Amino acid sequence: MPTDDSLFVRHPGNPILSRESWPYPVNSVFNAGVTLLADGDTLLLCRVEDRRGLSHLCAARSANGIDGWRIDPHPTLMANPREYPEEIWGIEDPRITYVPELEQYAVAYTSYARGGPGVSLALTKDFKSFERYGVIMPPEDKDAALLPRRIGGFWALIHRPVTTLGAHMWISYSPDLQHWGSHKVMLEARRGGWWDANKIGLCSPPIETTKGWLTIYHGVRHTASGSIYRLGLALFDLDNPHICLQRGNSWMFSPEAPYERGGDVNDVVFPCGQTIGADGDTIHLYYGAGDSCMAMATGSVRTLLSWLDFNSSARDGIDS
Ligand code: BMA
Repeated sequence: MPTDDSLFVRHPGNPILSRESWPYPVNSVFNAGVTLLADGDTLLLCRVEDRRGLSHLCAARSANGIDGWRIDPHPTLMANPREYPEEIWGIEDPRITYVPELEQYAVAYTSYARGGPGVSLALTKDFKSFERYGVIMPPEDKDAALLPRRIGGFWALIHRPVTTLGAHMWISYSPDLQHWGSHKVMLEARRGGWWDANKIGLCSPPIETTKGWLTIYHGVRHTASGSIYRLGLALFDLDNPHICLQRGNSWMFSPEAPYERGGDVNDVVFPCGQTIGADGDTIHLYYGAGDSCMAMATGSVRTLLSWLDFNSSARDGIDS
């Protein structure tokens, strides 16, 4: 039976990207969206915080996904507050989904302004030019990713609005990526002493498996010395993705390495994307560590699925 200690193995070269790697002066590099490009390169669309404290997105490409990064010499996607006032305090935490029907990548990212964080969407073919859709979920909302195909004829977006109910994961549907409805709660933050008691949110876009959408989410626990961001696992029905089939009880990855325990924000592991190896099983999970740098850890789809079989309880895990 796989233990939670062995689910993901940190790369010995971590952190793989940090501000020292950057071609222009920045404060930090973290929470990158990830995709495998057609030429086999791994692309990380990094959240880069400048020395004003505002974030933009910048692409780094590598043949092996570990080193030899070729970083765009200038920001790849900057906030454009003149046309998109919701971006006045920057753009953050992209999640990338390749959408075969559109032959484009959908980038869902946080746009930050006086009203709080909201979800914005852009489409791109090449990570050079972007077609912006603007805000698709108003504040307060973040941690969004598009599913790669329509569900029952509609596009599906996972996101994390904060409502009087709490900070839970929701799913919403759209015929055109612009108008969204049929909102449903997908997964709730637990309560009390649980590791994911205070808020939860989607990490990387879900992985489609024969058993369901395998989904890594972050759970936040408030403590006397700040928040701890850990990772949990859940499985959702392929055709009805608001239905949770399994939810892990314990977290399966937690800040332990020095670059995770200490940074601009301590005790944070925050993946926004992964690649799957040619074997269809190996996961390379890319995560922001301590809101300061990028790290990578390797796991296996099969092992995560069997861990859920042994470590989940009630369907949605809400027993509190
Ligand atoms: C979340 C987001 C992330 C960040 C995390 C820890 O709310 O803002 O970008 O990594 O907090 O600070």
